[in-house]
Amino acid sequence: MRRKLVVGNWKMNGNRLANTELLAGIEAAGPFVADVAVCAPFPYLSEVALALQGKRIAWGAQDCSSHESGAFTGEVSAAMLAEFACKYVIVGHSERRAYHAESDQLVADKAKAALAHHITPIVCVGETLAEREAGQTDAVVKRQLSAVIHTLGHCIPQIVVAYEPVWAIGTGKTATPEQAQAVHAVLRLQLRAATPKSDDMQILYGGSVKPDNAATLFSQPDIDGGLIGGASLKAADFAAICRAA
Ligand code: G2H
Repeated sequence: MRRKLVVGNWKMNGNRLANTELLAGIEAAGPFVADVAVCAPFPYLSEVALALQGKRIAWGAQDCSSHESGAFTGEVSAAMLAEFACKYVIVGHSERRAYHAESDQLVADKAKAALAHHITPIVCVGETLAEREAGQTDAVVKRQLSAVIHTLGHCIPQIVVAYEPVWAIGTGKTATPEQAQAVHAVLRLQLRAATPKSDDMQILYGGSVKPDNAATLFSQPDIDGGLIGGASLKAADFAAICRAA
């Protein structure tokens, strides 16, 4: 039986005061049956870690470098994230793939760097609207996941996968539970071919998850929780989504 996981992706939002209030609000609404985590912008990780230490909410980052250290101005290594006890790091979010030209292989290398420091990578995959309309959804997500499977080898069970259809991100358009489940099943099948532990692996759905659609999405057999953007910035909404998992 897989545990449900709900992860807040704050993206480039928040400030020190708002973060403190948000975390206090989420904490006050718990505890939750599902595992819960928040992925904060780098500068806030130390304060988030302090606020959540000893609590039942984990924390993480939204990206990491594929390199161990060196002359990579502006980059943050997995080793640095480990110093702040990050449990998770999101890699390959579509905003990184689109705005920073991250390739499938770079995303896989980031996942590998995270695992080397005992941080669980949340590997995002997802198709654009044009790709969906061209009937390429399955091929695109399989190509994206395949790079990670080949790069991680027997370590693949240690990752979390997040299916985020690009056309549903921040647009208010959510994939129907059936559309999402269909892709999650494709991903599960691909993982099954790679590891006997595929049934233990969490596959999250992300893309305009809100309190009113979370429960039906999370009730699908291969949807093991969510990666939540906009709705993770309000304690009441995020807590409602955590309760739905
Ligand atoms: C997808 C998601 C979180 P939102 O990017 O990763 O954001 O819930 O705002 O669509």
